[in-house]
Amino acid sequence: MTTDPDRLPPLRRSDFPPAFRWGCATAAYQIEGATTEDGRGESIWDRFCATPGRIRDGSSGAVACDHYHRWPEDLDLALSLGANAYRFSIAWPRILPAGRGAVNAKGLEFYDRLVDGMLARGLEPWATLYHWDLPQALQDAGGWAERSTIDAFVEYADVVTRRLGDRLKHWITHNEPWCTAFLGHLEGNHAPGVRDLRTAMQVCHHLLLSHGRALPVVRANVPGAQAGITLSLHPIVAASASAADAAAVQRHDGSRNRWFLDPLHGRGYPADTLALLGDAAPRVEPGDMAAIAAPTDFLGVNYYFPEIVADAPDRGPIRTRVVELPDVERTAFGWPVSPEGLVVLLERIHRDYAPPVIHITENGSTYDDVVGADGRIIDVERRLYLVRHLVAAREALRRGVPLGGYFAWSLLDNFEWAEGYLRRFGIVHVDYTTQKRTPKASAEWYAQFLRS
Ligand code: IFM
Repeated sequence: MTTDPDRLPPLRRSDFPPAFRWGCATAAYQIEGATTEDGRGESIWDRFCATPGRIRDGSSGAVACDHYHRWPEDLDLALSLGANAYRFSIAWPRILPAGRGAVNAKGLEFYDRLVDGMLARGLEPWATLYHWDLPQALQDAGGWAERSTIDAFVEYADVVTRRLGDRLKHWITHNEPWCTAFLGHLEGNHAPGVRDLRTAMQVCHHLLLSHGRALPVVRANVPGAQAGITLSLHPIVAASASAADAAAVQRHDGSRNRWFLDPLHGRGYPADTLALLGDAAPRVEPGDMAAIAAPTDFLGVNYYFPEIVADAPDRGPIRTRVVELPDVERTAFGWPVSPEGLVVLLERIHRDYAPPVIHITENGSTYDDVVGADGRIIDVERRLYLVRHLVAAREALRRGVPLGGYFAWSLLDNFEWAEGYLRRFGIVHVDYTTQKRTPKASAEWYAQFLRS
């Protein structure tokens, strides 16, 4: 596939089905700011950011893109691209500042306005209930490691879907439970910063169970609901042709992909991974696996890169290590660029699990943008990344994958978790001093494509 901008493959919106969803994705903590306004409670990310050394540039989401106040302008930007849908997340601590119990009316009113703003612009709202900002009060009681947090999540889902379900039909329970469990509770570089495998596995089980337990509540409250979950999935590639690396691929795939896909599709946890985990396997109670396998209307897939893995006998129970092979094209984050990987991944999900519809709920890249003397940001690499992944999405459709939508990550540059503001994923540039938004060349291309 070409990397020469002048030889981009021809691509038209009409290459995709008429009902295809086109949009951008965002998340509350990454863009909203206003973390102490209108009764919002503290989240684990507020606490994590306040802990020295956790965030690379020492920043936080306290102001971020000030979307809490600037949302009309941001929705106008989404509309100006020609999008027909918009994915956002709801901040649990705005709705239930203490995690459960008292509901904060102002929090609900904010999302009322936001959703009405989308509808007024013809943008179909897609809400994620949990994009990582757990109320700190729940963390103080044990967080996702505690089974009671599942009940709190179901209560929260109930409050929000009762209020917005008359207008908002597309609901995603969780965004990337792998990240919450493993980055937050094993590697410790995301909130709440725990480092313990057994805890991470229990958290993972509780996240999946909370998804399954929330689904019937969402369906009861939302007439015509379309509900699903979003996973971060990766094609897993062997670092070499050795038998040891081939076996490593299977083990890594078990913990990275099948650990989520199997139970969500009624197969329970993969036996090979369970055996490797031994004592670190989660405690599962009767009925849990059936609840996790509650039917969904779609699977959300966040695709960024394939993982290249090697056998690593000394590395934990899974005994694999992600390697950085030379001569692999990478983004500024160091993530491999592989549009082909998207085709491989989507075909595999369709073949092995056959969800009714797959939506790409995130896909995007970070590069070191330069603001030109004329104020423009000609982000050639991000634009190419976008085009090449859309070509891949079209190819997946051609091969029979029931792909229903594509949401670029992200509408705006934003707070990139442990990286702070050092990584820019937006197709719209944000000047964090003035809060001025400037569509980059990638946004101009996306708009041109969506209007083609
Ligand atoms: O910014 C994140 C997002 O919150 C979840 N998916 C991956 C993105 C890029 O790291």
